[in-house]
Amino acid sequence: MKLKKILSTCLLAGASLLSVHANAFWGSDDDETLKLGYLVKQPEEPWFQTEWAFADKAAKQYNFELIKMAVPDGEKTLNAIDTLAASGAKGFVICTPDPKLGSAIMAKAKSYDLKVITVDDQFLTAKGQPMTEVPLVMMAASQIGQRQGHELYKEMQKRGWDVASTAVMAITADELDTARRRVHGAMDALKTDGFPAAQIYTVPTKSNDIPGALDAANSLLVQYPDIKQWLVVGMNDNTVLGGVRATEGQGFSAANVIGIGINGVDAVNELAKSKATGFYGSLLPSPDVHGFKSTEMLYNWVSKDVEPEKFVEVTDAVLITRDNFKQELEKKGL
Ligand code: FCA
Repeated sequence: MKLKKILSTCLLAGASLLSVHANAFWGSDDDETLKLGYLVKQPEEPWFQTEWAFADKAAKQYNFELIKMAVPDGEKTLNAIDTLAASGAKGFVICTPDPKLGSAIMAKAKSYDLKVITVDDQFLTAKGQPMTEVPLVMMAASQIGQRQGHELYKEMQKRGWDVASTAVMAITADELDTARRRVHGAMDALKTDGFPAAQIYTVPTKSNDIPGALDAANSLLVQYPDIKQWLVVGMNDNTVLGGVRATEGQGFSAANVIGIGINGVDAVNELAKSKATGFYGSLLPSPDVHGFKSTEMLYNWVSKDVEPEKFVEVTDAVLITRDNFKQELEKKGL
């Protein structure tokens, strides 16, 4: 008799433990806490970690649970939406690994009645048309690219380089609209400032990370062995870092390379190095605003039925270099 009692107590305890776990994962009707997701394509980039940190700030302020997920490819993205829905989430912010997943992401989200806000990279239809009906928070891409070009030109002039022996290495990623607009903005600005168009060389990168950009840059450098100074353009810090690393492999140094990235937060380790490199600086936009604002918009939509703006463009950017990066990051609370 005693044994039977012990066994049934154990079974009951086990069952309730199981249900506690099940509730924690799947959510339950009496679980009142609102859940929202924040899905990013490249969680290894400090840019996205910063967005997450500020999305967490919004979650704390408005008292909801933020579920952060890495979605490096299409399969993981669609699976993540299933998991979010199963956990009882009501919507998510996403930086998609591929803009062309837009229609598939929206179809799945709609099937679960989840609200969606995009951040950084705009969704495209399968035919490549921008899905302007899905709310988007992003940086002013052409504008920041133009600033990159102007700053490169200014620094080149400051150093008194001979333009005849100088070239621009522009690492492109034209299939990503924001990247295309940034890089082309930079090239346009350089031309406007007077840099010879014939000395601006482009090379596409296969992946938007340092190894991809390094390969692309290497293939470009071998074609122009006579160039003595390089200006490096790319859509973000990692792309420019890959370009700069390639120039180092060919014997260039801080004295004859100027690279200016975009993102800022991804350049901190480089700018903190004890010795200057060809990576001169970075344009720091507002990952804090992107993370907080997109999450706050989703919260207001889900919980107060406040329709979000369809397009929020974040425009400020500050040039950070070895001299000022600590102060500038601090000013933004980064
Ligand atoms: C794109 C880039 C990121 C970041 C973001 C704002 O998603 O891949 O590095 O620049 O835009």
